[in-house]
Amino acid sequence: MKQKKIISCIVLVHCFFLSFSSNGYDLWLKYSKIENEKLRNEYKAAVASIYFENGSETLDAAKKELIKGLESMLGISTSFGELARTSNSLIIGKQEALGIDIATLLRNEYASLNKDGYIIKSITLNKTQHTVITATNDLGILYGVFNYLRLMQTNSSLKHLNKVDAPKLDVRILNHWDNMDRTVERGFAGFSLWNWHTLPHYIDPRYEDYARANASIGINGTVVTNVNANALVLTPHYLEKVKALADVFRPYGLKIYLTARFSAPIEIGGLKTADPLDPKVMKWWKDKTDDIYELIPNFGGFLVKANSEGQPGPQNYGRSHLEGANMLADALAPHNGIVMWRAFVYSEHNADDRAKQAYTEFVPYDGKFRDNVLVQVKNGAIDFQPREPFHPMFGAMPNTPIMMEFQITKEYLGFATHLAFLPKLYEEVLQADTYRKGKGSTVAKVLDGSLSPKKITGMAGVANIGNDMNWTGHPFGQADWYGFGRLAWNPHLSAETIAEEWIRSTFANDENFITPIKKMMLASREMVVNYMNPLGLHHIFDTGHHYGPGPWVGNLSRPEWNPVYYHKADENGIGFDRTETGSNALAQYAPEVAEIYGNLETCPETDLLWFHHLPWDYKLKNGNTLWDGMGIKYQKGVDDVEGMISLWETMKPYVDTTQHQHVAMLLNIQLNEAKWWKNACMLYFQTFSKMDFPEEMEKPDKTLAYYQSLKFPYAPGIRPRW
Ligand code: BDP
Repeated sequence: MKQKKIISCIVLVHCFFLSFSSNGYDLWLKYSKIENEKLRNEYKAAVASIYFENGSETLDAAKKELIKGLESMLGISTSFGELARTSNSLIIGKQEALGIDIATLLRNEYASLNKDGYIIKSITLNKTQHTVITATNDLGILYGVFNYLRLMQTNSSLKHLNKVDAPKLDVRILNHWDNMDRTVERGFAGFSLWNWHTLPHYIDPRYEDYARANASIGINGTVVTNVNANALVLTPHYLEKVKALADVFRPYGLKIYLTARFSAPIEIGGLKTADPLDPKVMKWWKDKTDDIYELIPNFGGFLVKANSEGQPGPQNYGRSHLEGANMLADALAPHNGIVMWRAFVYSEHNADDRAKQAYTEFVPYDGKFRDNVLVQVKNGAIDFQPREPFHPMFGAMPNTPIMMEFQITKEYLGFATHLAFLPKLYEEVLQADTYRKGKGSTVAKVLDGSLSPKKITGMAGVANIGNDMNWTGHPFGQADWYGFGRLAWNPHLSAETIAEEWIRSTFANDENFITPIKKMMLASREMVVNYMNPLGLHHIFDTGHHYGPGPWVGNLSRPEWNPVYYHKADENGIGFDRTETGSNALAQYAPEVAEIYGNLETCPETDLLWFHHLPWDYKLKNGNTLWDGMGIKYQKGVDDVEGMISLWETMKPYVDTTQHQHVAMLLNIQLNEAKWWKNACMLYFQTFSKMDFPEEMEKPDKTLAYYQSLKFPYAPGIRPRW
């Protein structure tokens, strides 16, 4: 009887751990036990004696993480001792805490170390081997510890370490499009993490785990409110709540930022105007900013969406983006705060190609923004499409700190139900050549200031995080958050390196799993492009919620909100002519880029219909007609999802059952939706091409009218205004 009880206890405990480990909550910080015994022993020896500098909340956070990681991966209990030079040890501390001998030994490394960077190095002192994790500030130590733990998680050797690493961008920040009622605009992973109702008195432990996860990949800022902003967050009642979050984030080097609604002086300040040149308005923002810093001394600054999609802004008063941004910058400057002013602007009163409007408005202000303003530019000139050529502004404002805005949440790449590894998209944009200073002037080099020096640099990612147990809805969505952070740290990293790190830390270190899954992830974004928007098609999503295809939509009040505006299909052909014969958006790029895209011989077929309107029987490079080629691409997208399904089926031995099933079910949704896209788009475009479907394409089993009749009033992520 007793024995039975013990056994059922063991089974229970086992089940508990299994179910706990399978819910995805731990992200890439799972710290699974190191299975390889040789490696485990090597690691144990390396951490047998540890010195850890004390003295700040950030160092405490780093120490806590190290204990958590080591105990979980190695099954040891960690203790810390004095700084010894006679027996092998792990030495962790800032330059000044380690003594003159170590400082001298590492002088070259310290000299090359940028802010918040770290050194991990194997050294010999008094004939004994040591590993040193050091930096010039506390945050560098925290980043160094996370990196050391990552080396273990990815099963790397800890011998002969020689790593000097520092962030290449200053502002590495998440943008949460979270509303104050906890709905999340374009959010597909549940409700907002921030429980404004219970803050500041109830501190959800998840807030700290959120900060840990961000710090582990080098993210150092977060805007907790939606760009479609609510002024209420700037009232004292809410600022107390913001402060409570800021206090939890601070030890992890994560600064808090807010969106500033431009009309706040009227809405919550009782003024009659929000004109940025009105002295009363200037004073209101200055006082408000002072109050915020009084409460939150490490507050980061404001993110602003102004005169964009109905948001208020300086143009309501005949003032410019420049005047609006500089006014807020002046209020923040005494506190070293920054303004991130978004360039996502286009107007229904401007008949010009939407893709050209931001450039036209902003480029004339190059060099005129205050030193603490960053202009935040989306990766492409339209809107986070599955594929967009890089935004021409990246090659056109050498004297302005331009920061990148990527979308991590998959508004246009299948919500949280499709698997599409986004770092591949980010890499494509970052490696695109602007030719600003000749060949090799990549977007990454524009961002990090290596082409022309920048006062501040940065990268923002629209978060895909919600209160779903696994944070991102799709288990593979975690890889997009991870990858964004790694690229914000170093925009020159490859998507492949990132995928491998993530797979090893999240799932398994077994090559039989890593190799095929990495290949699958790297191919997955192209798959989505193929079954949604092949050959340069864009913005043919159903209206408002952007869930599923809607290429036929043409009745919305603003012309550029209609998919028909973007594909321009007619009996003669399809595509948006952005060459000289059309909108000439190409002229906004460097001549070399314009030449490549403008010439049909050299324009990559992946971007064909972005720049050209072509006849249905236009011959593609492989000899197919455009029409057949389109059908074949749609089909390929579908077939490749089937390929992912079969592959995932064979991966059961490496993934715990719950997570395996979760991904398997989502892949089936993805397959159905890929077919839906193919059928709906090809049936619709056939009404213009009047051609038969290519043989290679599986024929639709429903009519166009059926697809057009589908309505989804409760699709997630929608915002009330649409
Ligand atoms: C679009 C989204 C909309 C956002 C807008 C923005 O559909 O919800 O408010 O971008 O970035 O992609 O401001």
